[in-house]
Amino acid sequence: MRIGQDDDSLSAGERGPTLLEDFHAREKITHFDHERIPERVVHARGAGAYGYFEPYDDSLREYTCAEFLTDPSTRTPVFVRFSTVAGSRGSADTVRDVRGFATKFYTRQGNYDLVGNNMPVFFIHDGIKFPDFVHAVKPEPHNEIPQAQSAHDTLWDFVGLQPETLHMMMWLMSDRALPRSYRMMQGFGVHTFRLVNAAGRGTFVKFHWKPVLGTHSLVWDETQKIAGKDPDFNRRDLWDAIEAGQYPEWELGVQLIPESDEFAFDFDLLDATKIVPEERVPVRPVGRLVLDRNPENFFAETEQVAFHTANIVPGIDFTNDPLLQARNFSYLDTQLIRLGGPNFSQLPVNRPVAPVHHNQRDGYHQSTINTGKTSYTKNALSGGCPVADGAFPEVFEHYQEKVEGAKIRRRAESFKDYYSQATLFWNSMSDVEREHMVSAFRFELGKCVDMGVRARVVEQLNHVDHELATRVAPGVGVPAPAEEVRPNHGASSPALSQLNAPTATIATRKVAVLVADGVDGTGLAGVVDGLRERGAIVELLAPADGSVRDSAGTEVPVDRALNTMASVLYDAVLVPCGPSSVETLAADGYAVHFVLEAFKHAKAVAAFGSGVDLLRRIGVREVRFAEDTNVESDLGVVTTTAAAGDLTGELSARFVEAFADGIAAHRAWARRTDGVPA
Ligand code: HDD
Repeated sequence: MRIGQDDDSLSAGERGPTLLEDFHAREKITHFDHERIPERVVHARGAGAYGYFEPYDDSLREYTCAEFLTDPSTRTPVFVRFSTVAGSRGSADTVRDVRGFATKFYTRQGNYDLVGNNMPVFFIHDGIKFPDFVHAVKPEPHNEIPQAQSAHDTLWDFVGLQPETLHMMMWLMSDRALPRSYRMMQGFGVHTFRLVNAAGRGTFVKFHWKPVLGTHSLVWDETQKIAGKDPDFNRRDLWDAIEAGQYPEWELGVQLIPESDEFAFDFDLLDATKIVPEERVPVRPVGRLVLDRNPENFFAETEQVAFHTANIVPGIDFTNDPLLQARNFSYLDTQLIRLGGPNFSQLPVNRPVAPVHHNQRDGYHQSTINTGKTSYTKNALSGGCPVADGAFPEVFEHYQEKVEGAKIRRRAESFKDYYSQATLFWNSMSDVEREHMVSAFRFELGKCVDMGVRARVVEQLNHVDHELATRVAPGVGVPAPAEEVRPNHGASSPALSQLNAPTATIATRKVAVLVADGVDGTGLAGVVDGLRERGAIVELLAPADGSVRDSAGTEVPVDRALNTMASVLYDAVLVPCGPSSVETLAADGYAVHFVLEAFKHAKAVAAFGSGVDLLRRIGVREVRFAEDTNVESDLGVVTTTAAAGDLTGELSARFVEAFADGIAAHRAWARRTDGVPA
């Protein structure tokens, strides 16, 4: 019914006690009291979006009868949720962590969930260890510290005693754990799954998502600052890109392995702590995923979406991977507590587009009004409905794998090489990626209070690579291992290094332009337009919001006040010409810090005319600056002396080109900035 107002409760007199009769106030407050549901036990923090998947062609038909993978005329709707693993719902986005990449395909044959991560391996190879691992990585139980951090005693205690974690720990200590954007990270199905064709023949498969914008990471110092400046950094980035029509896109790739090759590898295909190197089995591109719609309501959609590894469709099946087998139990189980009953698949975000006919009835939150007299099979009263045998042509058939064996609680020997692929990962990194990893190990172990924990991990690292262990040890105050215990096999997989797949695009990259009154409006406009034409997002930042007057007296609108933003929220920075503008900026601590910090984080920095003086004055060192109007580009710093009014036409185009190259390179890793204050 309608009510006049709900500002005041019903009371006995204007100043009297609230009456129990006020059913309206009670109902309002009661509903509020029950608004929270348990957060996910892992992956509590996330962001989601809708989109679609379409296969390029029908070439997978030889391997699978899954229509969404083989019919190029089918656009399958999807919902994707990205997440961090360890932190609570309200934790920061940019912590060092694995990122979840879970995709729900609403296919005509039923919902298929590919519940993957941005790293292709996992910490453990048997799901029975999952509660132990999660207890170790989550905040410690006595004081619930630290939030969303792996840098603490219990995780590293677990690692030191559980060497199967080592390969994944290498990934976690790498730049992969610090994605610049959900839109710029890879995804992996992790397990070996099985494709099954119409004739019932199986083929092992590994799923890969490759981002069209390339795979890029933040640097550690930056991630920590973003966690304070904008804890929603990755969530906001996804939302904004979709709102701006710059739809994130990935390519789906598969590694196909014939069943006859099951034992052709020096690791077990059922072991989720191992990759199949791309050089050994190439990734074959099969389709594309586009995210083009933000949810309307975070809770209803992103929070209530329920992924489940056992949501599969005809043409896809499991393997005996013991991690996957446990997941197939856990995901349904967890939704029962999290979403409060067995009918969560009726929630709009979970509801399949495929028609549902079954005899499941009743339960909490039942919202389907099932009709008819029978809810059992077999029946004659309703003509056998709803589940008459043989009524549907495309039924799911379990893959007929032959199994035999004694009941036994023991892991196969083929799972027990814990180190070779951790070494492979280390060998495959570039120098700068290795440097980042050594720093990461030093930071994480350096946060451990127990020296025994530190020593045990260093001991384990010595099994991965002697040089790695000897570089980490002195930073964390434990003796470096004297001897190599396991010779490095020397093999590498170039596909593992992010730096081996450069991208040319600057689409959606954020460029900050620092301006104040007196800025050279002509030069500025040329560069801003040039960057925007290439798809970059350019924002003008000034000491105060509103607008500035350029050197010709024209008003130039400002996008943000400097003090509300920070360099860590941008990919690059430009300081335009304008003597008085530059004077104002040089006297503004935010502006000076902004430029120096961007320089420290190896971002593309550009300046023209008197803007170059600002770089010199604030201590940007060891790069070559332009001596004349020719565009100089050195270590990601792009300069020209072109003064007010001179940066036009061809010169402006060359300047933009060089700046865009620097932005596309993501970071100038050759730049040494250790001496720049953090
Ligand atoms: Fe898990 C959530 C990915 C192993 C138990 N997992 C969850 C999510 C992702 C993954 C992306 C978030 C889904 C969402 O956005 O709602 N999990 C993985 C991957 C694994 C993995 C790639 C290894 C290859 N997980 C794993 C194991 C278990 C679980 C071994 C338990 C035995 N995972 C869960 C869970 C969660 C979950 C407790 C928490 C919330 C949920 O499922 O819906 O059931």
